Amino acid sequence: MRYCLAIDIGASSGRHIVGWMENGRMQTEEVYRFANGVRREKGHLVWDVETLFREVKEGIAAAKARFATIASLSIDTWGVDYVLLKGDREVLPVYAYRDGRTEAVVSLVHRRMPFSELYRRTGCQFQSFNSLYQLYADKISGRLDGITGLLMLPEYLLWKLCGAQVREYTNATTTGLVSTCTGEYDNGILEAMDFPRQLFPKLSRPGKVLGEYEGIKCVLCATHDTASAVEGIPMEGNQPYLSSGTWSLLGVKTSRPLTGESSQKGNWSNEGGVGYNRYQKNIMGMWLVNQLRKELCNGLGFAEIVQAAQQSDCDVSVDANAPGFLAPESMKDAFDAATGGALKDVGGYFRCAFRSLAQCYGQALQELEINTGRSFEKLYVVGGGAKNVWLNRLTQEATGKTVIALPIEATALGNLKIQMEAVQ
Ligand code: LFR
Repeated sequence: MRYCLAIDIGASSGRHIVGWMENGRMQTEEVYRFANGVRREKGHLVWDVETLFREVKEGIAAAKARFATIASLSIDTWGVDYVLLKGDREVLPVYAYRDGRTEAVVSLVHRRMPFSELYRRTGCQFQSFNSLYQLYADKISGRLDGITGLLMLPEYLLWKLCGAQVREYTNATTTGLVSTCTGEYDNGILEAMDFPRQLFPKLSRPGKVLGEYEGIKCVLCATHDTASAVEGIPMEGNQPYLSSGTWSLLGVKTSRPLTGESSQKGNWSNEGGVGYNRYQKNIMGMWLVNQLRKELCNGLGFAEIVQAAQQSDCDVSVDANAPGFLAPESMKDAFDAATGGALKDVGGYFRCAFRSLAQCYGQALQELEINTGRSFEKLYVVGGGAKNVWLNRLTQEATGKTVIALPIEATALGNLKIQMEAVQ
């Protein structure tokens, strides 16, 4: 039996999942799980990469203890965040994408190149946290001075394991710097921003074998978690997907990027997939619910939260994608501000969050059909959020599509699939 190890790290937790093929079907077993989250340091939100790397190694040890030989491993994480290097030394801190440091530079970036032109070139959605804006903030603070390398988070962790430095395509498409025409970094944007060209080498495609760690082959998967998730969905035909985790990503595979006016207006993103384009939209996702939970009822389990939401009779909803929800000091205050204080009980906040998310999904699906000129029958829902039966029902009502909820670790499955194809 050939065992492969997927290390899938999300903004709130990471997991190590071993996979193997048996009778033509992929089998999996979770061998390790750890908590992740941002840390506040000197007024900024940062990732603790030292702990992340330690957890990566702990989980590999756990996999080796459970399965005698692991043939290969790969790592995926969220997109946009990166580690700057001076020689072989990382420059700390590693900023987290919800940190507000980029807000002040958005207009400066757009003065160098208007967003409509950035979108025409890259097809990448506008998010103030895109690497483009983060890098510009680094540039004007002098943080790029003397920098010799830049690795996205999964590339950084793989480098620490096996010593190879590569830049992977799917993750690079989240930076806002990759050309839809060439599939490589866009020289025009790099020049307009005056970013050091040597930090942006040629990109590698998923499936490349990078090196070894303790006898295990280190492989490049689709290192952007959402790209691995889309690759991991067992889908019949090409239907829309909803990858429901800290973020909800709703979209569909297309053969080409769609960068017309309605795509730009709706903030649809074209990101790299494994042989296709991911045309998708970021929706605030379980972040809303998780933050409310921390603030209102840390002790409550997920089932109790859903029950409280179902029992509330408060039918107020908000625009779940309003910028005020991205990184508020208090999520409760953000909901109070958005509803004019209409939410009276704990269940009401959660009800509002779930109903608002479902409405956003409904709206996004309508736009998806208009922008692609297609009509869809189904919506495949994967990720932690797919376990929420009530939300799935609300989603079905709001979208008018048959919801196929697959409460599976699609991201790990996609990560494993690419390894299995790469290391035969
Ligand atoms: C989901 C995700 C989204 C990306 C966001 C920030 O985990 O990767 O696709 O927009 O995180 O990187």
